Amino acid sequence: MAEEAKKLAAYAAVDNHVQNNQVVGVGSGSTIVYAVDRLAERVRQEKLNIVCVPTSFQARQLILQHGLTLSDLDRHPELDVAIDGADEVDAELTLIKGGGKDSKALGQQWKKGVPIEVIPMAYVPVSRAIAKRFGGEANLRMAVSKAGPVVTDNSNFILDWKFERAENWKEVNTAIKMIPGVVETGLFVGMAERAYFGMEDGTVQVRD
Ligand code: ABF
Repeated sequence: MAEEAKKLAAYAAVDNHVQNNQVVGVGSGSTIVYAVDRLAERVRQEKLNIVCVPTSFQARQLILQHGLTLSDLDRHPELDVAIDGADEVDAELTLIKGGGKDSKALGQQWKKGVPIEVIPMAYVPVSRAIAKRFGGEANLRMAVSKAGPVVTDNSNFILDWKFERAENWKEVNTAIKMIPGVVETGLFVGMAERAYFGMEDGTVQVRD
């Protein structure tokens, strides 16, 4: 059921936003797999001329496996459209970017909190700085095997910040990004233009 909902949302996003001659940003996760399936189908059927820019190694592999045209931000620094999954979406389209949940208060439903990518040597001071300033706990994300930390495509670590409540996401995001050693956060404030929610009854809800 969840898979069908992801597929519906992914197909709607591709059908409503991808046109001929576009540079398309391709995100990561399980929903994006359906988006790339649909993209490849449309490219074949409609003979679309599109170029795909991946956000991760997984996305790059998906693009290649589907025979789509692979590019990068060096050659195509400007994207016409970018499609990605999100963990949570609130009423203002602020995102925590894997479960596709509709969220009343960000961070309360998704048990992992907000992911923060950090350079490896700084994970302890960054974790302390976040807890001191905003409360909660920012813990190093470990591999499922527990043999070591998860390492990102850019050889960094991830802290998962769990917190009680935060209000002004823009301020919080900017303040976290100012901490030395922080590379990026999983907070997307004012970036998403539209969210598609695949619903259990087979419909797709749109939020602008
Ligand atoms: C990535 O994939 C992340 O930003 C987000 O956490 C996740 C979405 O995954 P899924 O589609 O599996 O729910 O883009």
